Amino acid sequence: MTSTVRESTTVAIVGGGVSGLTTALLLRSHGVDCVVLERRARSYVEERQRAGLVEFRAVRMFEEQGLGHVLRGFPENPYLEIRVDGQARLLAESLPGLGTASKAVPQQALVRGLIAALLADGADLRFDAADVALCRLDGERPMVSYVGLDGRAHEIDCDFVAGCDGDRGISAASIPAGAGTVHAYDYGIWWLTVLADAPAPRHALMSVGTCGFAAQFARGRDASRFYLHCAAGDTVADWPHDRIWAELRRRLHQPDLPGGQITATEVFPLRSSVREPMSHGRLYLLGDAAHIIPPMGAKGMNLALFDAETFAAAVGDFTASGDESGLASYSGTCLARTWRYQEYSNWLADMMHGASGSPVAASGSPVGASGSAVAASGSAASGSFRERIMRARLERLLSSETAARYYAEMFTGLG
Ligand code: RFL
Repeated sequence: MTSTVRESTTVAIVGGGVSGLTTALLLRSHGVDCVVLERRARSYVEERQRAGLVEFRAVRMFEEQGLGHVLRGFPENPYLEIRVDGQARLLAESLPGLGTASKAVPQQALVRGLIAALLADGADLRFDAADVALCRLDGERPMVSYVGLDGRAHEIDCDFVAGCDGDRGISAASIPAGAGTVHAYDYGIWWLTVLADAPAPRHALMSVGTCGFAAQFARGRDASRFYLHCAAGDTVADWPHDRIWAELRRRLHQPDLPGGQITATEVFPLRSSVREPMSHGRLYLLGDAAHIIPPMGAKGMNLALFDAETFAAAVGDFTASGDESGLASYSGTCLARTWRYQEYSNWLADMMHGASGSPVAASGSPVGASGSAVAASGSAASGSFRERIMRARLERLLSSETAARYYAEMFTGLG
């Protein structure tokens, strides 16, 4: 029988996605040693396509930390086109005087860049780490165990655990029931998402109107991610490729929309969840492990980047001078921001779907509640009344400098 490998580090990072890798890079720039444990293979993590936008605040963070090269070469994202019943309207996605703007960066390209930067810096990244388990989270020195590719068991003593392993990871699951609260919300809206080798749109694009909501975003120059509002409970089988292209051309009011090979499709409900607090003992949760937000406002990856920056600075202060204030305020700081961006995504989702006449209640429904996701006649804002209200909200956004400023402030991540 092979013996267990015993090791020690300052921060054991569970999960090698955007939050875990960024945390590792920032910790190293603060002079803090860490180990990243990722259960998937490197090639899998580097190919996983999801988000595609790094907000201005995060672009600035990478630059300020001397890591601007990770985002170099990716295009800026200055406008959102909102197509209202087929008529193009442009909304600025930046604030006057910012200089640089948000960038269109496919998530897997960012992940590849982060991995390359970490390996060039001599970081300790361990892929294919199986059976990760967290122990002694309440103690002075927690321990993280896993089984390596060679079949050997490892036990790593550490000062802190960074739980960066997404909403189905082991970190959040290791917190005892009753030690926190999870606030969950189901929008009552389902989306079909399609990844295709189809030319990127000139601007990020959302289309609203009586045909229904659809959106198209760049994922590199020659690929697009499309979103289509679909019926609750639809499956991928309900959406053969011919139907997808026909529906996209109709909803985007673009009969000549170039098609291309569809590389992935998925149907999912829009949902949010926020775990309070975002820490337990010496375990700190980051990114999707702590909060889920619908893709509508492009904030999931960006909240993860904010958590990484806040956590790394807190650990940096602690290891440099014993200052624990950053660690003590980590959860509160990140939650305050998370709720602001949950509100923003909620506002945007309500407006875009409502203006399309979608049969969705004004306030969605808490998970577990039944029936309230579909607007019933006579409710406070439903049917054609609600559609007109949401149209008015959208028109105000497109014609008022003040309203557009709120949007730009949130879009850039400065709100
Ligand atoms: P990730 O990226 O899911 O990474 C978690 C990592 O943890 C690993 N893991 C484990 N490792 C070790 N042991 C375990 N027991 C483990 N369990 C899991 C996983 O393999 C993985 O590598 O979480 P992170 O780092 O917090 O980053 C969050 C973002 O990935 C997420 O918020 C975004 O992708 C959300 N999202 C979007 N965000 C945006 O900002 N803009 C978008 O346009 C956008 N579009 C999307 C999205 C998410 C989507 N998904 C998830 C369906 C579009 C889609 C389709």
